[in-house]
Amino acid sequence: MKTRAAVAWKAEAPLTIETVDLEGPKAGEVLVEIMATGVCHTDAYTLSGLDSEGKFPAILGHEGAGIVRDIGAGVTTVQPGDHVIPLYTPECRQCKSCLSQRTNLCTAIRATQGQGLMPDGTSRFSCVEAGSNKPVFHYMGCSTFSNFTVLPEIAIAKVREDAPFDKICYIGCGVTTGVGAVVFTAKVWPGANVVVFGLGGIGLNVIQGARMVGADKIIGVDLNPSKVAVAKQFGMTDYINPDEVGRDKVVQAIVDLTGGGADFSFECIGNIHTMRQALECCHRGWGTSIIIGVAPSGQEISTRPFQLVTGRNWRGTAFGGARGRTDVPRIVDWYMEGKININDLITHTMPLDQINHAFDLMHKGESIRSVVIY
Ligand code: NAD
Ligand code: AHE
Ligand code: ZN
Repeated sequence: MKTRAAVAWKAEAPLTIETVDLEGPKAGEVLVEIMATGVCHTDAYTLSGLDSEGKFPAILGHEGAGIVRDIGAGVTTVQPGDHVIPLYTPECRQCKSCLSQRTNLCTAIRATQGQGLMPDGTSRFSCVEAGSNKPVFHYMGCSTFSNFTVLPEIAIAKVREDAPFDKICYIGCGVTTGVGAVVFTAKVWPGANVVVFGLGGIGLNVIQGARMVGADKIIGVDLNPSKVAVAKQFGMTDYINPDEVGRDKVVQAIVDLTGGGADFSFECIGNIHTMRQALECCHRGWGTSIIIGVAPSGQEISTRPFQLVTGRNWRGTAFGGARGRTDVPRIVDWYMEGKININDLITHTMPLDQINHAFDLMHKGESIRSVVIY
């Protein structure tokens, strides 16, 4: 079949809208019509050329929602007509990691996914513009910047049918990552002091997760003061602008505000310098810093080992620690029950042919989340 898609031909080049060939689902695979997709900073990161797994040409996008249109042989858990959210972190429920119940990082298809391929080692996408027999690569196993895409059955979460696609697509990454980091990874306790570095599409979801579990102080750190109003609306109690307090004084400002340091900090920027600050602002003896931001390939974090010797913990999280097929339908319920707010974080919507504008808005700091509606 043919599908319309935004193709990333090479790093740093704008996406172009193409008619792409899409092979139907093979055994264990599902054809999904994507109805809406968010644009996450990770898409921009890969497009920038700094992702060691970035492959071109590719169809980016990993924050979608849609409807199952066809299923391959042996698929039993979904059927045509089901509403689904693609999962870049699948849940096979059979690999060592899934069975451990200690992590959400299913390993069943991770190797081929990182190569931009389906589990059988091939791509379902091709495009004459790419040259004959040249594949167009999948991205994070999802490729939601295509109106139709093919996904492994273990990489889709079936969700309720009354939930609006143009909002719940955001649960495919940003909402689950931010709220999940608080609830599943950090397990923030009521009364905890929380610091959030980066008040973007992820950090604001950390803030609403922290408020949901009853955190006390929720301190936001961002260079862009235009994020303050929405951050306060979502639960931020205090704001630190590094350019006002001094970039080298952010840690001290947090220690002062919290009477000794944060119980939890979350780095939602992808900057190795703020990752260090996020660790060092944690309380001696128990404070835990969670890295969410994705730093450019080749960069490394550092701190004095003394920071860890004296009881600070450095951790990370992918997809908020959520087990996709189990937890994503629950998070959709939280949204539908009014426990989390998604609507006010979606600042822009647009058709697919304006998708480059979504990247511009993100880079200029003018959007929280842009959503493409097919
Ligand atoms: P975003 O662009 O919406 O937000 C980033 C925010 O950081 C902006 O508000 C910006 O003003 C602020 N910022 C930038 N540099 C800063 C600095 N030096 N000090 C203070 N603030 C600064 O991005 P997003 O979509 O929220 O994504 C944030 C990060 O999370 C990205 O690195 C993304 O790749 C990553 N991410 C990780 C996961 C995961 O599973 N671990 C999931 C989604 C996104
Ligand atoms: N390919 C990148 C890794 C990027 C990364 O860490 N991705 C996160 C999700 S970001 C979503 O917006 C993730 O899930 N990581 C776990 C995994 O298995 O990829 C690189 O730097 O090589
Ligand atoms: Zn993302």
